Amino acid sequence: FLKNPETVGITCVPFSGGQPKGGVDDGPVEMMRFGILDQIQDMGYSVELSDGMDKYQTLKPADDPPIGKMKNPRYVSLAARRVAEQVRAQCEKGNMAVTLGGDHSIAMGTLVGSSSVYGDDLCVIWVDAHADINTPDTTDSGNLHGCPLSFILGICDAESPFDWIKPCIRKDRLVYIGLRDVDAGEKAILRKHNIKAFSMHDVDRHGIGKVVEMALDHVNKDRTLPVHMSFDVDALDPSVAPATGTPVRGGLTFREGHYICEAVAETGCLVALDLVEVNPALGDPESLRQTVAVGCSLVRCSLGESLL
Ligand code: Z70
Ligand code: MN
Ligand code: MN
Ligand code: MN
Repeated sequence: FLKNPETVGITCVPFSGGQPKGGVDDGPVEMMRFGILDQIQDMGYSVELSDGMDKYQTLKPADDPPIGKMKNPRYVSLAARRVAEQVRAQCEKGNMAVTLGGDHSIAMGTLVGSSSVYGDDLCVIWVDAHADINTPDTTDSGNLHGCPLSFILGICDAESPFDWIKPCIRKDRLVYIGLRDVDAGEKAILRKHNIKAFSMHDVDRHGIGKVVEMALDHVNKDRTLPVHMSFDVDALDPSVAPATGTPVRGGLTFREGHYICEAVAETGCLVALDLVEVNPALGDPESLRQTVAVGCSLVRCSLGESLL
């Protein structure tokens, strides 16, 4: 794969069907309004925008009753499938695929898309307060943004309408940073499958520098494999990123979040980035501005903004 691509391919996914709160579908447009495209261009990248961000709303089925506990399963599946096509197209061109969400269920799509090009060399760094690895059986909420990784890793066999998702990421090439709100069923899955996770406890113990080094060593010892980072803005502390659907106190500081992005950028291995769960509808205008600003800032840092 090509290190340090010169073109950034941005896919905007205004989608909120993976969880119950409206507004997260306005994440991408608010980040655009904040100037993310110009900011990336000003860093010296060419920018290509995947088309049809307005089309996501039109995918909503007239009738989408739950399947088992899963809510909006058809809508989530259709949207993720479209995301997969768009991210795949960006990766095929050798572009850095940046996806702006939307809730985290869209990562089913981003990971299918990137892994369809990079194969099982692809490493995944999942930065989140949550593990998002519930299966349709273990989920309590039925919200599919809490489930994408179980499909992607093949921990459950994905049934219709998710049967288009084949296991595409190796369990030993996934690593988490920032976890602090993990369901009992998810803990059992992480243990059973020996999936590496650095919780906030580990960040406290070792410091973020050591944690990122250990995380990269786990998935990408020689720094030669392509990396997909999926960054849920709720990994950050609510004091830093308040406008998100499921804030959990005790999160990453502003600098810790940025350090992760900078250290990943420094490897030159990043090929795909998701920035999800910015919900401009939650909280006062200042919370909104702060969260959108920090989201854009994390994207820029992942593209190398703060490297000298
Ligand atoms: C819980 C569930 C989740 C984000 C909440 C929460 C999952 N484990 N993910 N907010 N971003 O509902 O499965
Ligand atoms: Mn998440
Ligand atoms: Mn989360
Ligand atoms: Mn949420």
